Amino acid sequence: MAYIRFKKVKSEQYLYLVKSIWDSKKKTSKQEIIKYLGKASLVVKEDIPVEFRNDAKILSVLASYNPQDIQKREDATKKSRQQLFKKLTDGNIEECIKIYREYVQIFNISDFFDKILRPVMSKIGSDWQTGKLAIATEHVASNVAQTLVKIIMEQVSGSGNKKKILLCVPVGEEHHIGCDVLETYLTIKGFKVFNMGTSIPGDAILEFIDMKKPDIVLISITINDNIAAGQRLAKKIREQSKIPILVGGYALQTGDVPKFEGHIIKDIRLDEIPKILRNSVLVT
Ligand code: B12
Repeated sequence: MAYIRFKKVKSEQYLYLVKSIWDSKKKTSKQEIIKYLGKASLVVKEDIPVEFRNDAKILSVLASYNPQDIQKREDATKKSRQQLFKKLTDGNIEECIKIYREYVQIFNISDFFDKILRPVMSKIGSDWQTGKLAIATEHVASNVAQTLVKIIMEQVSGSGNKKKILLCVPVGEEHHIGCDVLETYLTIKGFKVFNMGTSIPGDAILEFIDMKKPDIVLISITINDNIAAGQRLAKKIREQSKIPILVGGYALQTGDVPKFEGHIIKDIRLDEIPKILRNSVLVT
């Protein structure tokens, strides 16, 4: 049976979806975390995995953490998503910035990326794939999204005193909005981020690692066909260095997990990444 558990850290409450498992040896039940849901005041129904989303008990516990606000926040999230989709496809950057500003006043920047921008980009991709959106409109929306992330990125700052992170993509990968979002978020969280961008040959990435000595490499792969190039890149990096390698991105979110010289991170919330980075250590 699944249920919600909370943990208090300083004055904030954090929610987890957990299940009980019977330990037949110890003849007792223990809890296993199904999903970390985030700060109690910000969790919405959609944070619950689909299979538990209509569980009345879970929903009522969720509502009890913020009874007045939960519906209002869910409506605001849905509205921001619809508005962003419209303004991106209209090519209206000023309105997109406005939607972003209004959203982060109530919520936060990682939720804007996780709950608004990513699902909207995903809808733009699937509408294009099914012919509901013209290719030209999809390109306009992608360019505006890129500009939006760039503008957000220019506004953020961080101490840069945590680990040094290198973000890169395999040759052939043209998608880089994911890396730009990661750069923005990790900079705010105090990491020093080197975002290599696209079209950088593997050898240049190796040279950069040798020169700047980052603490961790993140490889981002979006297109399934680029997984092999990503595997080659990870292998080359591993031959040269013991640096921790994390691999993620859209191409790795579904389907079988391919073999990599590195640790594959499947779909994950932005606010869970810093902890993984803090715990990443050199390969022995
Ligand atoms: C924008 C876009 C483009 C833009 C790219 C603009 C740019 N500069 O980045 C353009 C128009 C250029 C483009 C081109 C193409 N695209 Co495109 N594109 C998209 C779209 C609509 C959005 C991608 C995006 O920006 N998402 C938002 C970001 C924030 O999310 P994200 O990338 O997933 O990143 C997050 C996480 O994954 C995670 N993450 C990412 N990397 C890593 C790494 C680590 C280590 C970790 C921990 C986490 C992590 O953190 C990020 C932030 O939250 C997607 C649709 C979709 N469902 O995503 C299609 C999509 C990715 N494209 C697709 C295709 C097919 C193409 C083209 C082949 C089309 C064509 N025929 O020309 C070309 C290929 C270009 C190439 N060689 O790479 C397909 C891919 C199918 C597949 N998996 O193979 C998709 C899914 C569309 C679809 N539904 O079919 N595209």
